[in-house]
Amino acid sequence: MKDCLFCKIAGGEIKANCVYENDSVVAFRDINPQAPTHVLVIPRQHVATLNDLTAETGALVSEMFLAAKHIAAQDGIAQSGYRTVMNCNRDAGQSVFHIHLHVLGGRSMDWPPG
Ligand code: DGP
Repeated sequence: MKDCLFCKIAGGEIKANCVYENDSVVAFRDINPQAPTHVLVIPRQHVATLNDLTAETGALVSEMFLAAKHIAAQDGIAQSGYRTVMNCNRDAGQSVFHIHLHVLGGRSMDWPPG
């Protein structure tokens, strides 16, 4: 999508600290990290919110989680633990409308989240 920040990152038009990519997804470090590891995994294909997933695009979510698993191993947090979060719309605090999986780790975290 023309005016989407994460489409521009996926396309290389805007630079990001990329840690993993394949044909389906791109993963890069969050610009405002909330933990020692804070990576965003996005699909190359534009999907605005979780509400917009369809039977056709649903497999992208599986790709995103497989990438999260790979990144956790790469950053050495697979065994200590990590959290994956996808915010959807206003109440969850979604600020970029191209689905992204937050991968957070490297410190212990509270539950429930704020
Ligand atoms: P959310 O609130 O769930 O929509 O998360 C959006 C995240 O995107 C937020 O943690 C900050 C991050 N972010 C926003 N703009 C950029 C950017 O230009 N580069 C990178 N690397 N991260 C960004």
